[in-house]
Amino acid sequence: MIEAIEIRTVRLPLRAPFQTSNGVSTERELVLVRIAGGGAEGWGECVAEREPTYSSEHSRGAVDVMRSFLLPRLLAAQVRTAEEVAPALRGVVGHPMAKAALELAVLDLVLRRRGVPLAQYFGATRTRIPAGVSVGIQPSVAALLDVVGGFVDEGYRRIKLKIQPGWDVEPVRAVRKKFGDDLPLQVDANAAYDLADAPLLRRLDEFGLLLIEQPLHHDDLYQHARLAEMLTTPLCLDESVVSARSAAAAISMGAASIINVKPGRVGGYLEAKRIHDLAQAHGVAVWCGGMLESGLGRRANIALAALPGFTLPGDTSASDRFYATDLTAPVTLEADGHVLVPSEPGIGATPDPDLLRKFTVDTWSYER
Ligand code: SMG
Ligand code: MG
Repeated sequence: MIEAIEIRTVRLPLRAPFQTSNGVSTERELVLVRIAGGGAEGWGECVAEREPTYSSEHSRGAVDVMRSFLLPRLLAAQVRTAEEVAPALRGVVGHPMAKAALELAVLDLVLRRRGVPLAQYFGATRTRIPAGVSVGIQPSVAALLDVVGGFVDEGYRRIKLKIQPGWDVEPVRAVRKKFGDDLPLQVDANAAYDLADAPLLRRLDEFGLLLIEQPLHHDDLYQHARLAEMLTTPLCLDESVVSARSAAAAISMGAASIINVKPGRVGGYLEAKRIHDLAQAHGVAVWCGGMLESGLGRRANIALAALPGFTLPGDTSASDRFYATDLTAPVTLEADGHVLVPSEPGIGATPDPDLLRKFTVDTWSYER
């Protein structure tokens, strides 16, 4: 089925620097995969970042692991469906973001050939979803209030503030004071705290947050369970949930009452759907995370987030939240803060060839 493969590294400039507890970035380096076969093509997006700061994967490493270890297995297995991709790659430990990109490219190819939209394939029930937005750490509280005000005016239905030690209680208090108690608000620490910070994190309880996301280290499942007992704010895991197995462990341990589902982090959209199903069966809410995706991954995330268990708004913002120019036709925000679930076959968009050329910094290709 696979006749040609192209792996491209692209660099998209960000409209404004994006700062988290992991550091600050001014451009997004992404790896795109194009698989061609049977007169059609499919696209996948690898969400690993240029540096391994969010997780252990990084874009250059992802390209290498695809070329050296994943693609040879994919070709040898002669996969014909997306369901066959993860089993074919199981022998390689880790590298979920690289694996997810290959699975998405195969899935997009298969669905385009069948004329089926990704959302329909997942069993999604909605045609539009409410969008949240993630707000980076700002140079001052005044700047933060400005940025949040802009997103509220645009119509975003939920605001997430990035926090870190020294930038937590005060910014949250200021946002609550200015925008009121009704603004759906949550925070994300990207693993910046320790269990010893519990008294500090407990001070966030008075602000009625929807959730605290990943306060502790990614392998601190047990400590998250202890922390959850000390807080009234619901605890949500991101980095710690790397598979349906770890999601099950987190749920049964009481380490999370909410899960941020990111397909790249868990090895693909099929595993992401399994986490959705598992969480739904246990009454655990899920929402769709974001990794500053281009219009490809962004659309795929929106399709996934249209499943019924995604009961909280995700980081499924419009293209212009990060990019002045997206690689595909932009994902746009409706006036009431919703984004439309793509209804075209597969992911529902392809990169513009001229823009792709403009932003590509490295290409590798294979032909059978
Ligand atoms: O795509 O809207 C987006 C970004 C959302 O904050 C976001 N993602 O930990 O949830 C998260 C971060 C990870 C990316 S920055 C390292
Ligand atoms: Mg997060």
